[in-house]
Amino acid sequence: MRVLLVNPSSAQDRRAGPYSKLMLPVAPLGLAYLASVARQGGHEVRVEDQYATNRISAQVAKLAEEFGADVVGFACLSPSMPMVEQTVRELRRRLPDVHVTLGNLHAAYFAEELLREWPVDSVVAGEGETPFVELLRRLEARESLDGAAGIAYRDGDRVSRGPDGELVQNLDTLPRPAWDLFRLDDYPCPPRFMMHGRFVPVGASRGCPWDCSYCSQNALAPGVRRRSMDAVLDEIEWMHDESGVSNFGFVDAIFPLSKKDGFEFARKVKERGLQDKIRWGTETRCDLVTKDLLIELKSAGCHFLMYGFESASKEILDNVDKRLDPQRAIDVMRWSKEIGIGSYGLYMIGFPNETSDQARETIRFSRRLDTDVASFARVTPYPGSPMYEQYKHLFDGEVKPWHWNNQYRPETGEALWRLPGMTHDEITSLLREAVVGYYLRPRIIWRHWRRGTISVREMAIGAFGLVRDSLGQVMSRWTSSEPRAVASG
Ligand code: B12
Ligand code: SF4
Repeated sequence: MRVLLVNPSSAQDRRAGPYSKLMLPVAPLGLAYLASVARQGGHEVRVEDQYATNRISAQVAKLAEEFGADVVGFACLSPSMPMVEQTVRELRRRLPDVHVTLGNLHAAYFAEELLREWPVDSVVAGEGETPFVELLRRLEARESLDGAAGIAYRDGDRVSRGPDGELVQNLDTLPRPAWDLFRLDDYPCPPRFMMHGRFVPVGASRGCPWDCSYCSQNALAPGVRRRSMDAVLDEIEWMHDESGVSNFGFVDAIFPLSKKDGFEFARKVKERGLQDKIRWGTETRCDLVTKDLLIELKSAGCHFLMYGFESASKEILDNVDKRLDPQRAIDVMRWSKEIGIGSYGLYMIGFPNETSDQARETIRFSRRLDTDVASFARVTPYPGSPMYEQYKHLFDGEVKPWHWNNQYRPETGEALWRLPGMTHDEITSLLREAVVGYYLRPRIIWRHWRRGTISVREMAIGAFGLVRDSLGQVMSRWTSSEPRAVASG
């Protein structure tokens, strides 16, 4: 069968506003795995990453028609749902009989609602590989989807759901991601990762042992499964040798998951002599790293570490089950600087009942930690997270939970939910204050200039974005009112 897999985007300007040009696409590893197992099952596969191609929904539907797709599958993260809906409807107009399936977190969470409200045929509700291959097999054999594990489908007027899907217990048995179906030149390393050249994601594990309330990491599959370090390094070496890729980013919840794993990985990189051929970055918790581990990782080609510091307030961190002491961040950043390993700090603003004073404390804390890159996110109760469960009653009928609205750059007058505490505008203003204040510091500009980690062009785009964003804020204070909040706690 002919299978088209789509990674849907949202409109470029709504994705990141004035910073859009800095938000380069990251290749979708999940679709690369699905494409690979589908090919193993004997199917012909194409992948369309709208982030990379910038095709609009009508063009994607046309592509499916030209390809003669029998099945079109969409990867559904919450913010891309408006684009998925548009494309599904276009697709239905052109190819009324094509089988449309949805996967990934948002689809899994709202499988029943989506099957009832949208013209889609099935939802793969959980980890994809095993159920997707079974879905394709049954469709090809014209068998019913009744009882298929991990699959929900529309059966006339009712929605039917099979038992939970099987997880791939031994991740080493998965085939390599089908990167040959992607144009790797479309994926230059985003400036925030401070490396130059093409950039490919790698997964060494699935799942996270923690359960922070704002995070939907664990919604698809329970527990933590790890690949062997040898399998991970075989993949990295293969991508380097076959495709000339040198930059890799781990997309695990946390990598390495322990000090022992970190030392083992670093030792094996060096045994293979890969440390001078590859550069890689990863996300971790600051309570998992020690100075000796950082030294070891750096000597194995680790170029940057992303730390989820989130907040300067221990009280807030406790409230969201982060189980982290902000004081630890100070030590970790001192070591990172001494060792010369790149650092990327992740912060969040707008936690339930957070005050603007607490948010400003986080902003000051970010400048004190002074990571090379810092990002400030609006706290968003994504479906699949414990926080969503806690606050979903704040949605009313105007905001369809399965048709996620854009909480980042909502249109004026657009309905949106809000968490108890600060208003949407207050949070927006604090986020701007955080970003502008962080990046317009001479020391950060000088650091990146001197090291050449971010090019002059990227700096110019960033600075232009900051100025546009700040002006936009001033203008919007004069001209518009806040998007409508439908409820608050
Ligand atoms: C890498 C990553 C990114 C990358 C690339 C995303 C991508 N398309 O792959 C970038 C940086 C672009 C990104 C952006 C965002 N991300 Co992100 N991201 C991740 C991360 C760290 C890894 C994803 C990954 O590669 N996993 C490994 C692969 C193998 O698994 P997978 O993608 O889940 O795919 C499997 C299944 O979901 C399923 N599947 C997936 N697609 C499909 C399609 C079909 C048809 C089928 C049948 C099955 C199927 O099968 C796959 C194989 O098992 C996850 C957290 C995590 N560790 O999982 C967060 C995560 C997915 N991101 C998240 C969020 C919030 C975002 C952003 C909103 C961040 C922001 N503030 O802008 C944006 C949204 C982007 C969008 N498309 O709308 C949330 C999702 C919340 C939600 N309810 O949607 C997660 C879970 C993080 C979290 N801790 O909560 N992200
Ligand atoms: S925020 Fe990080 S540590 Fe917490 S559950 Fe999510 S991935 Fe795990």
